[in-house]
Amino acid sequence: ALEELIKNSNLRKNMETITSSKQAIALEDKYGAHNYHPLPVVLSKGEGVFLWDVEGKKYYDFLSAYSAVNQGHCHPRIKDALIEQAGTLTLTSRAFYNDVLGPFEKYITEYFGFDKVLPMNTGAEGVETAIKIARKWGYERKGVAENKAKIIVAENNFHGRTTTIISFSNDANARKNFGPYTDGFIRIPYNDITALKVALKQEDVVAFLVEPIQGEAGVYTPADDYIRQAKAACQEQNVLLIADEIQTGIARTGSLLAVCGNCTCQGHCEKQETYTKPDMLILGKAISGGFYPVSAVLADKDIMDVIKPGQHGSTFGGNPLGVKVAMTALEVVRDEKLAQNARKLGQLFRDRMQKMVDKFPIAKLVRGKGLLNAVVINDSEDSSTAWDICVKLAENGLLAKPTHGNIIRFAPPLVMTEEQLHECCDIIERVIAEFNR
Ligand code: IF1
Repeated sequence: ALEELIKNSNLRKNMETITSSKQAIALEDKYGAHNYHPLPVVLSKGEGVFLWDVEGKKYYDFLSAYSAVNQGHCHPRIKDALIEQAGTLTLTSRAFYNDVLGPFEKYITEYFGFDKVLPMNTGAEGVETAIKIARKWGYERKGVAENKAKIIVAENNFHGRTTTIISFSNDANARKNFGPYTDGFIRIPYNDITALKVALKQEDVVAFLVEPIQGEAGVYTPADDYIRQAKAACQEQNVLLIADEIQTGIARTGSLLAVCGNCTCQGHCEKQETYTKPDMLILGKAISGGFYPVSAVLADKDIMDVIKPGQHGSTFGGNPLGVKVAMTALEVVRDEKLAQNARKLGQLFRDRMQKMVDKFPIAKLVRGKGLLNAVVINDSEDSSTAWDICVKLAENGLLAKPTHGNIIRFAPPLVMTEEQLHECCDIIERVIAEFNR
């Protein structure tokens, strides 16, 4: 009876029902902006490490929505939290208090070891928030002259798509014809402490914004002590270290955060000697397990307190639905020991991929940390080989996406089992062998 009701509702009548991939792709092609170039797969269901397309074909997910579904697709605990909160209270705006935000703020600050949090929605908003806080801190605490604040960033960074953020990108495709650009950024090579030290000597520098592992650049992993050294160099010049862990955070790289280094202490990292505490930490993506866009900037009091009422915010930031989901998603990470699993499976994955690389010259190298890994294909950046391999992988039941033409990113949900991972490595090896002619 309910199904009949839904079928006959006005909404359904005016909505086209998708029965084939071809039909869905045609609709997106005709009515959607062409700001993406997806693989020709149309997904309609997800559960744990699996996805299904509209024809019912089952796939292993090796992208995890760019690391937003670390907890696996449609995690039952997060789903229950969402449904419960959706039937209770979803949005109040920050004009009033709500009874979920306070508990969330206590929970997440204790979880990551900071005094305070500022909740937003998307990753780019989190980055914008950190930039605003750093500049204001520079003027009001460091004594930088009005409008002079500079922020150091790394070459080949990816921090989002807003006009300010693309202003300091060096990706021509992301930038071209979107000017005029925002001033106040200095770009230096990534993984280069000497370059950082030189840049830090410039006047009016307030912050260094950096990804602990560069995701979009092709899972580019810096030297083990890069972040620790960067923090020391920043501290020396009274400059804030801002870690963008939107992609690397929430257990993805085999520790709770990439700045935790090599520990799996699940949130008590400040006690570990490998941990480097950034002055500001930006989180997004998996903070909500893929159910709802939530991002957050964490900092201690002396920094966060530069923001006063009316100076920053967002209609949806800190809404009860989002923060309830986020709290639950973080609980899942801890309870299911996802960092430990990512570390163990990551090692296993790279070992197997290394053997494959040694055997098949078409695969040039494997790199990464935890379950954020990439295989570089031995062909030029403008070749279609990596794309063709991904299409073949999809045909064989595994979804991954190429980046920069010849790099394939492999990042499954962290709830994968060892047995499943081996099965996936078999698929990848089989497909790579086919291309190794
Ligand atoms: C897309 C890449 C991944 C990010 C870091 C901020 C943001 C992102 C380190 C902004 C977003 C995304 C967005 C996604 C593709 C993607 C991506 F290929 F571009 F590099 F994950 F690998 N900082 N990353 O990685 O967060 O505003 O999107 O919530 O579709 O553009 P957002």
